[in-house]
Amino acid sequence: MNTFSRRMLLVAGLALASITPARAEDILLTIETASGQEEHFDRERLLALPQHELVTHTSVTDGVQTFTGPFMRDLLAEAGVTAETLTAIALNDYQIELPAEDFTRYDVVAALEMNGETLTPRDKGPIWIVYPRDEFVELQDIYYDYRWVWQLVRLEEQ
Ligand SMILES: Nc1nc2c(c(=O)[nH]1)N[C@H]1C(S)=C(S)[C@@H](COP(=O)(O)O)O[C@H]1N2
Ligand SMILES: [Mo]
Repeated sequence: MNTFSRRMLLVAGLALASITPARAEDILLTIETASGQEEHFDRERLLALPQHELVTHTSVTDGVQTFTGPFMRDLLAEAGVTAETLTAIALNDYQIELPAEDFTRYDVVAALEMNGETLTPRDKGPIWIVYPRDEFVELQDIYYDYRWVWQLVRLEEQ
């Protein structure tokens, strides 16, 4: 390859990089709206939303944990979601329906970090839906534990 074509390839590559909002491998979460449109969230877009701390016990860890991430309702608003029901899909193909009402009634966090450490797919990441379990006795129930989706990668508006 001559210098000219090498330079053109570089220019094309840079142009592509600047118009692509997020590289596929950087996308942590995809939200499909009722119209079939997909909103993609990389870590940067998730961190651009107001971040909140939620300190709570969980049903699968010992002691109290500090979770950090955006509120689910802010995340859904950012994606333009208005439906009453969502399907949450995890890396391990776990799938469950979530009532959007949960997120207006409670400060549910789409946790990106636990105790200051980034959640990785190896450890409940990239996103773990965390309910304020310690604050509301009705949330201390297996019925809600099902909704603590870990390894969340996709939400679909129903
Ligand atoms: N990604 C994912 N999230 C999940 C599950 C799962 O299998 N995969 N199980 C759910 C269920 S049934 C419960 S009770 C809680 C705790 O599940 P665990 O004890 O298997 O961690 O997480 C929920 N979130
Ligand atoms: Mo469960």
